[in-house]
Amino acid sequence: MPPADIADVPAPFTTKLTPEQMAEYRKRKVALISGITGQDGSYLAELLLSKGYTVHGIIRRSSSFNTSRLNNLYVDQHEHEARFKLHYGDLTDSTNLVYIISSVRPTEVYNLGAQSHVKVSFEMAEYTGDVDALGTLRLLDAIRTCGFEKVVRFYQASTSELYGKVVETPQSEKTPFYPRSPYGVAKMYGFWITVNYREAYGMYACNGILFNHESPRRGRTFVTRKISRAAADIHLGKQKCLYLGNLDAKRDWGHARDYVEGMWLMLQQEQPEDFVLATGETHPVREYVEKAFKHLGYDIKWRGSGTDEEGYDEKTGRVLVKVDEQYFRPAEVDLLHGNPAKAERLLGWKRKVDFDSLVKEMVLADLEASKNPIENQN
Ligand code: NDP
Ligand code: GDR
Repeated sequence: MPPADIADVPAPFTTKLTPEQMAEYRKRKVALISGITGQDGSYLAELLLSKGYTVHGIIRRSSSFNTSRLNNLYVDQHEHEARFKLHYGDLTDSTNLVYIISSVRPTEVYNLGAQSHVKVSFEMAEYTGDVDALGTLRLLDAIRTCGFEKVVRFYQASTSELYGKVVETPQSEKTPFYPRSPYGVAKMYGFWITVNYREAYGMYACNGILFNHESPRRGRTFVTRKISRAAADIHLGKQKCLYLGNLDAKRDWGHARDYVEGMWLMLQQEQPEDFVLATGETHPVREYVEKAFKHLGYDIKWRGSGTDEEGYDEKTGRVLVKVDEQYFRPAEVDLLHGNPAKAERLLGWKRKVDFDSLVKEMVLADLEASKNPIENQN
């Protein structure tokens, strides 16, 4: 026999499943979530457990506690049959991802792990590219390396930051991308490598192009949570003033719990497709500020302009909000306003929580959290 062309020799780890093995594999409901310790990861884990899935999550080794959002899901595996399991790992470590995929044998993989802060991405551009762009490739390739590309369904956490500079509004699946940050550019790679693996290898792989979504579990350095926590702390006398950057940026803000439902729906369709999830409304940062303080009895009015602008309480005259230019970004995304028509039509998805209810829930939750900071470390 002549030696086979080297290009025809399968990769060492690749084991092709037979059709019978594929059918058996797909009968299970096993999810793997990267970024499970984040806002979305925690809501998604809850949703999938409630639907009967076994849920595995990838967590990063940290010297401090990073699983506070998952506290309510943890069960002692010595006492219960655990359907929830955490694995140490990192999107920068291919070997580790292959090991996790091969041992978990997931039916659905949700890639939510990311350096997700847009402003930080300007300071850590290379790292953001490594995790958010190449990390997506590593996870897709880990699935292929294990020979599971025909049996695993893959969700990629894409973002409205892909739209960046305004080309048209409202933004839909057809709107051209124009990212405005290292984060947006890295996520653009993640978007296209997901499309590419779908087309090249027949993988069931989807992009959810999600507009901003928030909750009491939102990280504290994102603007909505920064505002809700500061409003609570100011009300309780723990903080004097809130310092913010661009007050005029507009965002399409929904509730994270609604959005993780959309992620799951995307993986339950006949064919893999990409979907926008959004509310279809847009609001400026300053409106979020006004509404948040209003819930605690303050009436914010504005005076001055640019970096001298400040927000004061009309009743007392006390200045509660100031602009600090350190929070401005080298390039800003001025306006995000999504069109969720495709998801509403094909997935039957619709956001349930409106803007006013979202602001109220976050402020009231932070008022409680600020009163009991030890129990509420999110
Ligand atoms: P968070 O910042 O709350 O969570 C990010 C998660 O990624 C955390 O679990 C974090 O772990 C993990 N992570 C960070 N770096 C790595 C790494 N190198 N390897 C493995 N895991 C890592 O984000 P959200 O929950 O808000 O968002 C989830 C995903 O959706 C992200 O990819 C984000 O970019 C994207 N997205 C979010 C939107 C939003 O409005 N929330 C909108 C559109 C997209 P740790 O806890 O250890 O830091
Ligand atoms: P964003 O969220 O950049 O849209 O990315 P963020 O809440 O950080 O900013 C929203 C807007 O508020 C303006 N802003 C400030 N932002 C922060 N963080 N801190 C401030 O003090 C401040 N003052 C004004 C910002 O300039 C911006 O215009 C989020 C992340 O979750 C991404 O991972 C996700 O992809 C997108 O949403 C969709």
